[in-house]
Amino acid sequence: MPFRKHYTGLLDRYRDRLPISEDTKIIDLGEGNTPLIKLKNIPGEMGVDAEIYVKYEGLNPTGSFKDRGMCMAVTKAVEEGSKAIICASTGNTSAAAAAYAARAGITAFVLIPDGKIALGKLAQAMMHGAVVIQIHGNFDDGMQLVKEVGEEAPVTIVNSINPFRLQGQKTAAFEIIEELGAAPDYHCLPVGNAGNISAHWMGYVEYAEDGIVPTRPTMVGYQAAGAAPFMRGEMVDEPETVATAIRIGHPQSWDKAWNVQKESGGWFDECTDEEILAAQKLLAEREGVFCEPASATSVAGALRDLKSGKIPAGSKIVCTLTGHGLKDPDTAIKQSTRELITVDATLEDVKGAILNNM
Ligand code: AN7
Repeated sequence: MPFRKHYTGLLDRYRDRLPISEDTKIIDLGEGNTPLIKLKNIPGEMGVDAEIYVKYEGLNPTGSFKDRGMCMAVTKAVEEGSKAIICASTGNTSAAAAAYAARAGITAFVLIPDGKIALGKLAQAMMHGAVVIQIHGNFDDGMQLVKEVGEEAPVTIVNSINPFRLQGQKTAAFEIIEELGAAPDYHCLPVGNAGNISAHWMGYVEYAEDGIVPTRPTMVGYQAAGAAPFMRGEMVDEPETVATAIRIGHPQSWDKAWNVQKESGGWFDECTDEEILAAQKLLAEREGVFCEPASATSVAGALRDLKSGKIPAGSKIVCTLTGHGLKDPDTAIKQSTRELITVDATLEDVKGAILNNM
């Protein structure tokens, strides 16, 4: 049996489609190549007729899709001689920046909203040795500050306003097309800064323009109701949602994402926190897939649009699950309805607990 070649990450895999040369020293952690999992139980139980796949981006090295863009951005920062990177973050970008900076041997500065990032993400940034600056403000305040600091200090900004980020992230669309043998009919994503939906579209357009596949999907972006500037048609100053990853009111890729909507014939919609958490739980309980709340927004929205017929029956749909459920253990435990059973360490008690719960 021939062994599979050592996988060396998406920059190596998609070298020809990314802004790197033969001489570029790649900073990788084996990111990308994430599972595309077909939902087996939920469609039938929810009474929707569709082929739904989830792209489980939580299985990237730091547990979110941000690794796709961060390996690219840090590779280029190092190539250009940068010794430090900086980002504002709702959590996942800071985790990815911290890890790739550690890998590259440079410094990561991360600005996070005080008390509003999930515990796992904070643990990652700290553990990888980033300089963590908590601000009394939200993501949008942090983003503004990072832009200002970037003008004055010798640091490379690695938020998605760094064009290399979207280049890396477009590879998710390549992987999906290669696995399905075609573009899906619909691609649903959670939207915060709207970088990811823009990056996916770039990838789909690239493969279609190169004649690799004939079609492109309709792109659908779902926001949390308390942080839904694309639904309001204007920026939101006090965004609020349980899905802290997408607690963003001033999306940086505003124009890009409206273009995606127009060019793909798609739309934006919003999901309540209750709908988001219900979808997160449904995926965990019925499919064995644990994603963080923000990620579940894509599935919450897709199921609703399938039920209403806005997404037609029989469609092939990909939902991006942007981050791993372990990122936010607090929210998971809080909404878990399973009781913890505590008994004495005896055969009798353990048997009793099993028989009572068969
Ligand atoms: C799990 O980490 O903005 O629409 O600073 O972590 O491309 O912003 C995170 C965003 C969706 C939204 N799902 O993606 C950050 C940050 C998860 C996320 C999004 C984020 P974009």
